[in-house]
Parts: sequence; structure tokens; C-alpha cells
Amino acid sequence: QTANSATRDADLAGYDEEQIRLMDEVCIVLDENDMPIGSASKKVCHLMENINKGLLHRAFSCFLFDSQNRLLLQQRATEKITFPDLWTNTCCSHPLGIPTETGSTLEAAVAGTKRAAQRKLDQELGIKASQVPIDDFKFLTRIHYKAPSDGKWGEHEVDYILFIKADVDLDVNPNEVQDTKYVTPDELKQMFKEGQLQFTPWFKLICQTMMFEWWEHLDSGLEKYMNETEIRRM
Ligand code: DMA
Ligand code: MN
Repeated sequence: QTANSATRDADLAGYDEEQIRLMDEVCIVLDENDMPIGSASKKVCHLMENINKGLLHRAFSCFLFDSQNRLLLQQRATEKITFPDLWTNTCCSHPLGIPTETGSTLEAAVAGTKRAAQRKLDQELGIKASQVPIDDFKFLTRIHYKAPSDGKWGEHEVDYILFIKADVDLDVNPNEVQDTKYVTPDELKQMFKEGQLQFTPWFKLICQTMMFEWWEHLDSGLEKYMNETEIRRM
């Protein structure tokens, strides 16, 4: 460990050791137009004191559907430092500040987020890369949003929305995910209506806007929603 690594930091005292270690990951720092302007640790990128000064980073949100078009949801582990215990879409994380996951053209950036999604579907849910081939991911659009978690931590991201249709075998990592559930659109709407479960802010934003329309077009007409160049500001 280096002296300035996240593991030595008072901000992280008391959290899960593995999640503390992951705060050393290198995220891609962006300008408002999603151009990479540098890099910073996951920890630095998720502190509200930095977000409030404008610090913005790149992320992805993956939505995995089975062959019956049911969406796989996950409930985040209690160990997560940001947004613990909340229900959300299949898998979210950040492309890393490494050549294979960074990109300054939209095309290269999309390719990087697909690689990151494949990497994290395995790390969080135990889904092997062979079941989620890179070419099967579909890029829809980018969402720029900001959301506090608990006052100290939060998100401020340009979030790449990726869809993939695949029947997969799960081997859930309990340090990341405490529960999973496949849902139909009606079942998901019912979950929101009942108000018993708590959801992440980005998943709520996406569900309140485009989610159900995209879902309806999963098997026909999704092309018209794909590869949007405009960043949706939410
Ligand atoms: C970060 O997700 C990305 C979005 C879109 C919120 P996360 O907190 O699940 O990232 P990680 O799994 O890397 O901790
Ligand atoms: Mn983030």
C-alpha cells in the first residue's frame, strides 16, 4: 500500500475492507461534454465535497434481459460504501482509466464501457464473459446526473446505458450483491407502486423517463433509440 492509498484514509474508516480497496480504482474524469480531462481515484470522484466543486466522471449502467425479456435487478450489498442495500438495474460501475476502457471519441468510449460492463458482470454477479459477448451489448444513450448518497458520498456521472439480452448463469458475489430478481415491466411497475423497496436514484431517473419505452422495443425497433450522440441531462 502506498501512503496516500484509500485504505489509509480517515474518510473510509469503518467500511468493508474489500470495498475500501476498490476505492483505489482509477476513474476517468470528464468535462461537461464527456471529454476525458484526467483521472482520479474512485474515492475522490465520489466525495460530495469534490462533486460540489464540479468533479464529473464516466460510468455505465447495464440492463440485462433474459430470453423472456425479463430484466435482472440486483439489491446492492450492505458493504457498498455508496447506496448500500438499494435495488437497482443489473450492474453499474466505471470504466477504468486504462487504455482499453478509456476513449475520447464516442465510439472508443462506448467500446471501453462495454469492456467494463463485461468485467463487472463477472465480478459482481459471476456471469462469465462467454455468456455476455462484447458485440451483444447495445449502447443506447448517455445520461448526465448528480445524486447524493448519504451527505458525504454521492454520484456525478456521465452514465452510458447498455442493454444486453442473454440467458446467464449467476454466481453472486455477496460483497457486491445481496439479492437478485428477474422482473417483467408490470412487475417492476408494481414494485415502484407498492413503495416497500428502495431504489437507486439513477435507476429511478431512468425508469421515470425512457426505460419502459426502450423495454417495449427490445425485440423490434430498438435501433431508433441506439447510439444517441446527445447527452441527456437529468
Ligand atoms: C457506479 O456504480 C455507476 C453508476 C451508474 C451509479 P457502483 O456504485 O455500483 O460502482 P461499483 O460497483 O464499481 O462500486
Ligand atoms: Mn460513480
